[in-house]
Amino acid sequence: MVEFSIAQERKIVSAIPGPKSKELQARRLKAVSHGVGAALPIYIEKANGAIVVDVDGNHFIDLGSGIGVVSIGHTNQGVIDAVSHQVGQLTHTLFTVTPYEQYVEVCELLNKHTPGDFEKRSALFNSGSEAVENAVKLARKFTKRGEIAVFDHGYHGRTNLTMAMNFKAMPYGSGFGPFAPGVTHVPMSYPFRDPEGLTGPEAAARAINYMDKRIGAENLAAIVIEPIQGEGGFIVPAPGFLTELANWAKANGIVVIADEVQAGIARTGQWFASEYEPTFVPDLVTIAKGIAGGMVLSAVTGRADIMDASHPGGIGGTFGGNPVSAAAAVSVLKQIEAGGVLENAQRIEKTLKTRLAELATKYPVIGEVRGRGAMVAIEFVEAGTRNPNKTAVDKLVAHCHQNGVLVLNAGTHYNVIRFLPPLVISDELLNDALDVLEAGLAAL
Ligand code: PLZ
Repeated sequence: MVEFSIAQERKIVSAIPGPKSKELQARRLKAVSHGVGAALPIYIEKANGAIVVDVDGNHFIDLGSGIGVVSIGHTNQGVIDAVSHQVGQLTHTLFTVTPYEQYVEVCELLNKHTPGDFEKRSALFNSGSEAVENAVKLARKFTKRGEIAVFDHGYHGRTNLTMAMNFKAMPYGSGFGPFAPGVTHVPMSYPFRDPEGLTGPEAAARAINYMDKRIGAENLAAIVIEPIQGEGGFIVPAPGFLTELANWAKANGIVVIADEVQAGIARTGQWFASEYEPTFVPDLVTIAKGIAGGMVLSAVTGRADIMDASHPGGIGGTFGGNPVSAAAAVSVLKQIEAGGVLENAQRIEKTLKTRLAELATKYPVIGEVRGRGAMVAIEFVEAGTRNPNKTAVDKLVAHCHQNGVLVLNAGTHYNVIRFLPPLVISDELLNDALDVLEAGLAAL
């Protein structure tokens, strides 16, 4: 049983945002670049488990986990202990100058728990974007090819290469180009919007045909795919799609990179979302977000021959895998190993899907409920059609925020609400949050 230092209850005691948040927001507008967004300008003072507390004393149920980062729960005791100890021992050397054990231990744990029973290596970085950049770097070095294929509705980051890999121009890329060359978008398997009955292998054939004709298999270094698309709205490809892509890639010497930045590290009820299709084994996996309980860390893990393709010194960075973040990650990974975390994600899936399926029968604006584990979303449509309904999402998100529930939107058309709760959330708290959502639906 987890002991919580903050009562796991929703409590609203001021207007949202409250007076102290408003004051901070005024300071922010003068001090912080306006290019940095804010979904809800409440300023958070502390958090524990699945509850965040703002500067006005409001307690919110967190259904976002900072976009899937504090999966282990806010201020997890194991992470606090590991970080507190490490910060007094050693905070930095730069691993490529003088190494330390924690970095090695994270790599060992990732090599053990990522899909594939081949020999593996890992390298650590700071952000998801940086992990994706490095996975692509290594795939190019290994294959001696330049082209990369990515998927419609995908998201991979905010650096120049990863902006080129994102599907949406707004808000990620618009005006920030030109972007890195050598990136081609191909059709994703999107069961809710594909022609009725299109199977996974058929959707894969469509994508493969596109890559073959547009890029040429012999020019392709890597296919980069999120096994469940995150920002795209938790799109789960039809069964067989990932396997058929990977089989084609293998036959043509193309590296398969699973971007598990959002879906990985226990979020979906498996260590990695790729495992839901056991015949799909990516060559490389990119990892970030949930790996270190809120500390800054990312990784690339995969086939030793690809990971070792770089000359020594070709991969690195000043802060990547710093001792404090690495110590936090060791704690998170060992807690998952110890059991209970994956089961929690599976429990949350049941609770969410049962309740949301009920709502879907009552409210025709719910087009689809989908996802895996504690990564579940609702796609909203105009009733009786498949037209995206962003208005409903905007209203519902605002309603939830006003009533003490933090939810995030997603989707190419912003017509998706996604749930990424900390995995320690109780069914009781989750149901309380869903009551708020339901009241919002009734009021639409
Ligand atoms: N790959 C699959 O989901 C980050 C973006 C938040 P970084 N998604 C959240 C925002 O608006 O900036 C993400 C992802 C997938 C890569 C990334 C990038 O990870 O750590 O944000 O660089």
